[in-house]
Amino acid sequence: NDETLIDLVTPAPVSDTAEFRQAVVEGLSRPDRAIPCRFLYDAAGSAIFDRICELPEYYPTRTERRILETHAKAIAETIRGNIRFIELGAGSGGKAEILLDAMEQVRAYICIDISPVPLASAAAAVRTRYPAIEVDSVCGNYLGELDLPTRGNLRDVCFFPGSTIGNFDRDDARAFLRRWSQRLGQDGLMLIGVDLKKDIALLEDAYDDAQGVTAQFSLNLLHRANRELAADFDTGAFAHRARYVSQPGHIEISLVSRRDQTVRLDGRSFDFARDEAIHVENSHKYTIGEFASLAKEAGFDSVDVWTDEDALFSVHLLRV
Ligand code: AVJ
Repeated sequence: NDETLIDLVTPAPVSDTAEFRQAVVEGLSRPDRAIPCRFLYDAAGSAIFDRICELPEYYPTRTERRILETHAKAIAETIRGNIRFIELGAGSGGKAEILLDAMEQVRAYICIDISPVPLASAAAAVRTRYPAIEVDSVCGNYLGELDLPTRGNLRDVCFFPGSTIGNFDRDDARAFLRRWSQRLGQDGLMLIGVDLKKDIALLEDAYDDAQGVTAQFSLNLLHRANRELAADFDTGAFAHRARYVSQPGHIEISLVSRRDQTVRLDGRSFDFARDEAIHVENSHKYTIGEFASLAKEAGFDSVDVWTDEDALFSVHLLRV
């Protein structure tokens, strides 16, 4: 349902401490402890994520960029008609520009993001680089209710890069796609980056790199709880764990207690047994066929799909 959707991935405004407090207290009070992954992206977490994208083990970012660069012309030719380009999430690190450079048929561009600052700079960057394109921005949650400006007679192309959809489980991914297939309407298109199933060791290394940057990214949740909520997590007493779960096919990331310990937060205490885990993130992986059928169930037909020569990552073009 929509509530879970909104809960899962939406980057929280950096200042939303009350919400973070409630999520942590609730998440640690359940028998299967978990903190929603959107809280990973405070200012510190977003900076660590940028470093993840540069890691030798973390192939998705650079592979998706290479796919877009290699096939930008083909993608542009596949998409006919005058276009309104809708980017979900600000600042795809230049990926939208790769497409906008190749697509002469883009008349309007809309960026949607929940954080006003990155949203404004993404819109400004497009405005400067493409003076002929009408630029708009929508500050809101692209996972929830949203009012888009009317599109006139342009064809909507929604761009959702980065395999961000991987944070959803299969049901929520389908619900998200269904919502957008309804929103885009007749002939609308969705260009979406989806990480592929592959060798398990490659996958697990991508989420547990040698330099420990991904471990820092997960552990930042506990640092954040100490900073913002005055919790007393001994962050050295938790270990980052990333493991591949083959059904349905996802990396599951947890913080595992290295010993028996008690954490205090908000006048409460939470006991951890050694090896007890706090789940922090899932990253779902698909075969090309699996993703195409999920999209089909959500009201999209598969138009085309592009991948790299090692079949690490895929970019799907879907039509309503
Ligand atoms: C931003 C959700 C696409 O799942 O690969 C990377 C997040 N977490 N390393 C992913 C992430 C740890 C990333 N997504």
